[in-house]
Amino acid sequence: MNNMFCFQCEQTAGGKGCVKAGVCGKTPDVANAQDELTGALVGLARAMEGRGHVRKEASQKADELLMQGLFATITNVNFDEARIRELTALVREEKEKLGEAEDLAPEELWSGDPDQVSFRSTLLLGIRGMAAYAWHAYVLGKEDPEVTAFFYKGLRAIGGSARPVPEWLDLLMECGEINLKCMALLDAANTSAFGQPVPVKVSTIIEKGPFIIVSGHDLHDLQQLLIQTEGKGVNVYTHGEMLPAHAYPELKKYPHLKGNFGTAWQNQQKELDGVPGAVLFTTNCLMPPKPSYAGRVFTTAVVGYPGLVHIPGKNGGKDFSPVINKALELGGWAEERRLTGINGGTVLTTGFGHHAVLGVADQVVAAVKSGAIKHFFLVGGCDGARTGRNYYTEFVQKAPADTVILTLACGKYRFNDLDLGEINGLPRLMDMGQCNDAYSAIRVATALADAFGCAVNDLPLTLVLSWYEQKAVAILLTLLSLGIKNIFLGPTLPAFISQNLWDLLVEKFALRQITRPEEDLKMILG
Ligand code: SF4
Ligand code: SF3
Repeated sequence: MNNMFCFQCEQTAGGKGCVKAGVCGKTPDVANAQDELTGALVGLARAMEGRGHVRKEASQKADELLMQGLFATITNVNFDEARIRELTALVREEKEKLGEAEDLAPEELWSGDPDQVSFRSTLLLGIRGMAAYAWHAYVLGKEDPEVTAFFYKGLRAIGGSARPVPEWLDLLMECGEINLKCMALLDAANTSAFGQPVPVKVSTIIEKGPFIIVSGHDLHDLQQLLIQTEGKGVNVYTHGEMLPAHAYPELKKYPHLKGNFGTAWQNQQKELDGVPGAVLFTTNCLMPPKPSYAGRVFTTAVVGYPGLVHIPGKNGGKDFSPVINKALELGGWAEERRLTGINGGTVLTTGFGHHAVLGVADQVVAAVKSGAIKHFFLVGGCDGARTGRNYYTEFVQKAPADTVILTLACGKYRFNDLDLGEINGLPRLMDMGQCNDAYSAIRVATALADAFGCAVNDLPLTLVLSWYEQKAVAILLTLLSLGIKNIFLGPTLPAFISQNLWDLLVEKFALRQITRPEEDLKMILG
């Protein structure tokens, strides 16, 4: 007898599915509440059918609930059953205002023909990932009706009857195309609010005195916290996916935004233990906090964990004083702490977004033409706990000196403290930003293809990706929808991809699983 079912992330139990409890710490009660929420979101999407939901005034509340509801079910976001149930009640209330529609019964989500389940799940997980990006853009005042409309369309397809494989494939490709628009929207939202990222060196040293560590992806929350901590004697450090914030002029200008704390999410239980600072999670990846430090951890937006203090509010009006007061009360370390990255380095560089890289496009093109740069690798994606993930560190260390490594998302903590040197004045390691900055990588690849008069697939460029949660699913669908081939994916293959779907992806896109760094490098560089 199973208590729950979830197979949405890379660390799923036995590589098949969490059925007793989540490896992530999600309880069966939370997992089942999330399934019910998803079923209610399908109900809301059904109720909206034919009601012209692109008309903002008719649907704003429903749109918000859809984004929040999908976002709240992403791995390591919300472990709070009461909050999930509240959200479900709000979704149902909104649905009733729109008319009659049945929710999807939760047991229908994961049952049936294995290929149908696989396609349905891949679409659902892709739109969950995309919802996070749409939400970050939304709090900065940006919306794209096409993106919003696809949440409804996708959810109706998830709740619909079985369909032939080509139709599913079209839907997945459409999800990928729409996610590209969504990442472009978020890029526009971030750069118009905070300026174009400028490459910057970020320290891993924690200064003495009170401090706050901010984790997650939401730059708007970070900005509000920086404003509210101004002149209070509290320093602010980024953590995890927040690191690229240092590159944005409108965030960097705060002198108390000091540096970066720690490495990727899976190390937080070790790294946060005994730290005399307050911690704020604005999105994933939150792990169940150990009792030794739970009293210093705060959540906001859709993040939640029972017993942690939650900072409510949407945009504009959040009051972070509980976090600030906690930092002041804890007082920080008496002397500066010299923390390091996982390879012992103390400097992390970031800020190589499309604007910065395309600003030196001539230099890049010349280096390729002269043979100084032989190949580009995009080594990026999520980090995670699996030991096989040191593949990515080794891959980067073993990549020849005439190759450039582009990176993004939290998987970079495996190697972002390494000094890989330069080629003709260009750094060999360039961090393009958060996972959603895959948009920058796509912009750069497209521009290089234009400069060389070839297709992206003909560039000396290989994508070596690591996945963990559902935003990676959305990004993979985007890359495939652009026709990008020969992507290396690891560390393991998703449990929700059936053998038939995998075979199809291999046949159409030559998608492959990573093997060993030496072998893969040999195969790529021939
Ligand atoms: Fe398991 Fe991952 Fe689902 Fe958590 S999110 S329950 S670890 S599959
Ligand atoms: Fe990392 Fe959790 Fe995916 Fe935005 S934050 S990439 S794993």
